[in-house]
Amino acid sequence: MAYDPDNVFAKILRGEIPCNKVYEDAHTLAFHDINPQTPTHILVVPKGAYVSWTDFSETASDAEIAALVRAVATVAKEAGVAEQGYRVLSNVGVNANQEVPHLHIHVFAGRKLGRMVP
Ligand code: IU
Repeated sequence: MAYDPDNVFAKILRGEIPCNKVYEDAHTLAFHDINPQTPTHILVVPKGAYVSWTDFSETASDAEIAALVRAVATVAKEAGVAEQGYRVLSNVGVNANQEVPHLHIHVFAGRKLGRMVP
């Protein structure tokens, strides 16, 4: 799928739309989801123009990939949920109901989560 530079996360990354930022480094931005599903619901987003894990794994640098993984752990720790536990989820494509066509990882935490059922 071609990257749409007008998707909402692209606008957030360009600073055209505000976000409630929790973490940023050279390759990654993390912010609170606008419609939280759990008491802590953070989105971790690579800054590059990637729609899917296929795009990301095929074209991102090792530094970008490492930064995304480390950002998830950092966000969980800084949000104070690393010990109690959290869930990491990423929707890709139509069958997963990906709403925003810019790769992102959800971090859900802050309460006991239900068993994950597809
Ligand atoms: P999804 O995995 O693409 O379905 O998730 C998109 C998420 O982006 C969803 O949880 C929305 O609440 C969230 N979101 C947001 O945080 N800010 C926005 O402006 C928009 C969506 I549009």
